[in-house]
Amino acid sequence: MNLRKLATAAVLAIGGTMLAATPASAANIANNPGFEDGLSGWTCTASSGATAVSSPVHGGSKALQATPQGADTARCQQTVPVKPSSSYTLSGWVRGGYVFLGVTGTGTTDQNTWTSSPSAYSQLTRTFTTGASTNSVTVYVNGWYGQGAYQADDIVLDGPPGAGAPAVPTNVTGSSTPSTATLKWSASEGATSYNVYRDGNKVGSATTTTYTDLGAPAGSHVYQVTAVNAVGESAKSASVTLVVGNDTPQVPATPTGLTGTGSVTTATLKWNASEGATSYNVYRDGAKVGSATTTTYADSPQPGNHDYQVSAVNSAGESARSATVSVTVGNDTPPPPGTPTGLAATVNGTTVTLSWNPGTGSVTGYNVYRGNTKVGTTTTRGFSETLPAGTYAYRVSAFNPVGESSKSGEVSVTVSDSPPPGNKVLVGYLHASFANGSGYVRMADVPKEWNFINLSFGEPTSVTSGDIRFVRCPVAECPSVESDADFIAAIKAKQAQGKKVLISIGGQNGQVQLTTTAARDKFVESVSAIIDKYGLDGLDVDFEGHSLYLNAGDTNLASPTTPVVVNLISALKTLKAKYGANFVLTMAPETFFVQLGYQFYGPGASGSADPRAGSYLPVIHALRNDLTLLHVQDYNSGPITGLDNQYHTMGNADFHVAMTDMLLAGFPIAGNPNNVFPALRPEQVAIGLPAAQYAGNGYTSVAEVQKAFDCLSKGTNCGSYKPKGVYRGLRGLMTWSINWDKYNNFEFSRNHRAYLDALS
Ligand SMILES: [Ca+2]
Repeated sequence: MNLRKLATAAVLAIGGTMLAATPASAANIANNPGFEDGLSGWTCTASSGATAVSSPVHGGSKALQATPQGADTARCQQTVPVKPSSSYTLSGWVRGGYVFLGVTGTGTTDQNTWTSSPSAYSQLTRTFTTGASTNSVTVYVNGWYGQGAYQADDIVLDGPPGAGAPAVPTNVTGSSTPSTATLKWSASEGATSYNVYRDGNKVGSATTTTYTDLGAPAGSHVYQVTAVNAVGESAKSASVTLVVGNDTPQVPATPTGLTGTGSVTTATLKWNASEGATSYNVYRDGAKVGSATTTTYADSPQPGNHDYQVSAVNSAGESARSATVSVTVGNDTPPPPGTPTGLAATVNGTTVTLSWNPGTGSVTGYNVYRGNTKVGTTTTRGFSETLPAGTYAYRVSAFNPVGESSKSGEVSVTVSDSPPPGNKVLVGYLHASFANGSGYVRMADVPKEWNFINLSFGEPTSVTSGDIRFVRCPVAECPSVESDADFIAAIKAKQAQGKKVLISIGGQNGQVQLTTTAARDKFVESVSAIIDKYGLDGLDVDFEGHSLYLNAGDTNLASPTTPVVVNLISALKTLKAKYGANFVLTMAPETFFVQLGYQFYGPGASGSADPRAGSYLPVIHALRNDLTLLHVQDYNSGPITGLDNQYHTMGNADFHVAMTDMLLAGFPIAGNPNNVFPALRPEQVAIGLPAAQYAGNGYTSVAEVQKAFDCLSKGTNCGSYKPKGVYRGLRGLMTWSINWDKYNNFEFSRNHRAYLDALS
């Protein structure tokens, strides 16, 4: 502790004491006039209940209180030595019930006076002269029958002291240090020594006019001095209050020894007591969370690591905060999250965009790694960055406060400086097994504008057989049909020009349900036979009607369970593996099976929704790395909710922009943010359209189609729907059909070929 500081405080305390001292009574000769020593020197009647009270007082810190009982007026009195034939003044301050102040034994005329029930202290005064042989008088104060308690204070008898006895010491002052109190006073006439009283008890005597009290305990003390000679002892002097030690609080010491223990819900803190503290403040992570009057505190924060400090407080202020202790709360915190799945990447120009599915457990965020370098941290399941040309491999991990998952499987992307020229394609369906009212077009006559020629259709022998047959249009229906040999030769010629010729399976009349593994295997075998016979580049999946659906409970995009879905995925992967990297795989689902999945997926929780809703999505997702092109039929469609949560109706640019944006931005399935269909690469996506009014519902004018393509691929010409990105790599347009386009004077192929070539 700082002694110099404490000594200063003591001096200040003395200053205050002098102002509050008992009123001057230099000539008083009564003993204990202000009742500061209790009833010392006074004698009170037996039933008076007399006592020294601390409130209300007139001076000092105590006053007399007494209560008349029955015939007892509650009198207190003392006999005071006086000089004969001398003048005296008796005075006192009283309040309460009726109060009488008086003196007897004067040897002349005894005096008394009274007042009735003053609510505040008021002074009573009487003077008298002692008789020629009077050596003492008796002063008294009392109440009155039935008038209740009274208080009296500072009952003073002013006049010369009695013959022979020394005068009461005057001018008593004092000073103190942290351990001593020193009194000084003026010499009293006739005194041979002085007694010093601390709090009413004699603590020592002196033959000089100063005394140092070495035994005073810390605290506030009332000192008085008496004068002594051979005749006797004077009344006590006026009192002086001195503070020894320090009872003016200083800011307490900073707490030490802080420790903390954590449990699942609680941090329990303990520390050493700080001298002078009346309470403690507790801080968690820099903010006050509570206070304690003991040296322990229990806090219940959020799980995690927390830094605690405590400070000590009293009326003078707050100490500095203690050293920090770190406590971990919540030992039952969850494990690190599971590894993210389904990492997919798209390249748009020089921008790589990643998406993925969450891992299991509680996820705070994701780390994105390119090679072995962490290139980003995100709280959403998406990331994009712009890179120079090159091939890049990405992985992602999930993390929470407990830790980080292992890294996901790798996905690789290639960034080109600019899109390769001439990469925009037109995909056309060629009526190859029927004429369909538009007239037959021989393979050799397919216009040069088409890049993909889809032979329509391979159909199953029955819905569930999986046995696909391609039967060329009979002469009766298609009089101009060429021979198989000419047909095959024409296919080779198209392929030599860089065209792709595919067998399209399904169509409006060809439902294919691979409900069994036998049907799956038959599908692979029979499709292979068609590809081999005609020397085709691959397969277009154009399942419509009731070919695909989801069973109840089949809700996870990444792990479908419905046999028709599982078997189709397996069959397509087998074909891809069989024919290798150049195998072309395309799909032409209806919006009902794809974009409707944003709202509905399978039969739903109630089991009552259409089980076909969204059922192509798991097939597309499973084959996204094998898929050459996805061209959803943006026709024969009902209104579909887009990512702007508005319905879009076919036949205009906005519909195509909204439907295509869903494929290129990805979307949560049936509103579930944990079951997201990730974006496809723009190079994998084309817009499916009818070639003419007669070809299907949803015909869109050339201008509207190109407006949509402008919006999606260049970010210009957009209507009310604003796509999530600019997809420069968007691959092209698909149409039903080459035959209907010819019938419509090649409006579709010639206009859009020119448009797409200009883009490239
Ligand atoms: Ca008093």
